[in-house]
Amino acid sequence: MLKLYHVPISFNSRRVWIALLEKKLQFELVELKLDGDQFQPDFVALNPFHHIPVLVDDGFRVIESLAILDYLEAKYPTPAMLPTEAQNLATVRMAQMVTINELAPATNLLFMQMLGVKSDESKLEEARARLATGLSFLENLLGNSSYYGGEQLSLADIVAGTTVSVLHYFNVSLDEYPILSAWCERLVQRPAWLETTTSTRDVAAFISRRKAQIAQSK
Ligand SMILES: N[C@@H](CCC(=O)N[C@@H](CS)C(=O)NCC(=O)O)C(=O)O
Repeated sequence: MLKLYHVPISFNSRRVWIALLEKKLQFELVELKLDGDQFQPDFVALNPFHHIPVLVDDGFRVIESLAILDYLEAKYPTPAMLPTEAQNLATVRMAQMVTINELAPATNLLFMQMLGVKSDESKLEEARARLATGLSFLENLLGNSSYYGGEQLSLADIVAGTTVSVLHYFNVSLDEYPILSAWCERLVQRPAWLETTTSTRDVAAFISRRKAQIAQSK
């Protein structure tokens, strides 16, 4: 039986959770609280870097969300979520890597600011500009396709979609990106996405808990 160690609000683990549901696999969820569970010896034995997500499949452990997605695709290839044609595969990988390497760091900075961690205005400007470049790139990359890399949901839609669909929490609007906006609307209506959405109320509770922890540690 597949077992996913996760935190529902984390987009790093939500992308794996959604892939498991989209592939209609049977799995067990183990929810961690990131204020200490990740340092418990049993968990550190699974992931010495103490990060979620971790997937365990019949005793085989996989860390790193993108490695987990590739593992799931190779082991459970139906429905296929990774095209094999060269340009489509490159499109999928570009959307994944731009999300991870460009959007996510910029989003993290805006998140820290939201929690009250001071950052230079120039760094914030840089983060906003990086997000704008990333979103325009993703808008053009999707173009006339329904999904990244073709007409079927791909791993890139899951990776990019779980990040792009929460940008409104950071006051980043998709109004200037009509293609991304429509794509995102379609994704969030899918059963797997609805099932894994954190409610606005839980997001607010999470933010105020993190704010309190940060204020306490000052
Ligand atoms: N590159 C990793 C990043 C995982 C990651 O940063 N997870 C965070 C939560 S979003 C975490 O577990 N933080 C707790 C810690 O590092 O102690 C992946 O894609 O799986």
